[in-house]
Amino acid sequence: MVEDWQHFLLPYQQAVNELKVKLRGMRKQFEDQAQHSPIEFVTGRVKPVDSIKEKMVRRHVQEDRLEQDMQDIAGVRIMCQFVEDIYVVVDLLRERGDMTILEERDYVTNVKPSGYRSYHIVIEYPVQLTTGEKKILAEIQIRTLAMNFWATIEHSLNYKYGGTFPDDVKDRLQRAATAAFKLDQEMSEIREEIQEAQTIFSYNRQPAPKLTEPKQEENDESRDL
Ligand code: 0O2
Ligand code: 0O2
Repeated sequence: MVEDWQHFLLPYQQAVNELKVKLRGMRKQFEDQAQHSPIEFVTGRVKPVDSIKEKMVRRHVQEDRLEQDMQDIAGVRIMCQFVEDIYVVVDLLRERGDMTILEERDYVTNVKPSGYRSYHIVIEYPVQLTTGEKKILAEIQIRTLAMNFWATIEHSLNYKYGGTFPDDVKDRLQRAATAAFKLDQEMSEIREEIQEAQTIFSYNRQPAPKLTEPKQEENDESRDL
């Protein structure tokens, strides 16, 4: 029995915080090298206790199996500009030595019946606690901005309709999912031009380099030397 949820969730919170820092750091490194970053932004959350309990009932997860059987108590989401970036991020994650990938679910190619697209990776991640190392499961969802827009709207509508959409809403959501994916495909078609424009734009936004030498004044004696 989980008696103290706050205590139970502490390593999960630490994992989410660490993963957010590390993944945001990857973006910074691409920026530093003036390269297109496959990561646009990163969010994360620990699943609220009520949602954990609801999912335990829905998925028949026993409390003593929670750590092994619920993979998304720690959840991190990576948003990308282009569909191609998703697979670049997946490759980058496969290369990392600080996490072990246990499962991959490609809902980008294998779209869910709802219209949901995203790439899910379940990792085992070691958290350093004062009591020693603890390996926990975490889920990383990787999706484009368009996929995220759709999923966020659909998720909130799901709350409103309690999981059962009226037929007209379901149809509209499916059409919206198709439109979102069409947008992704259109953007991919002009990806190189967009990236070129973004590189020029970010270069032009660089602050002017600071002068290291103080400017010599008109009456500076040194000019006579
Ligand atoms: P709700 O109402 O359930 O959506 P920061 O200060 O920027 O480091 P912050 O503010 O702690 O980060 O949170 P962040 O990283 O912006 O993300 C918080 C929200 O993103 C969550 O809201 C979730 O909606 C969503 N989210 C992010 N990552 C995941 C994920 O992997 N899985 C799921 N299901 N949702 C995610 P809340 O707080 O849960 O509220
Ligand atoms: P949250 O925190 O509310 O987002 P299951 O959880 O039973 O659906 P499974 O096999 O555990 O399925 O994992 P799956 O399907 O790989 O991923 C589940 C998570 O993906 C969900 O978490 C959502 O975040 C997201 N997801 C999956 N399908 C959809 C969908 O149709 N619409 C939206 N908006 N999101 C989806 P949870 O458990 O719902 O939790």
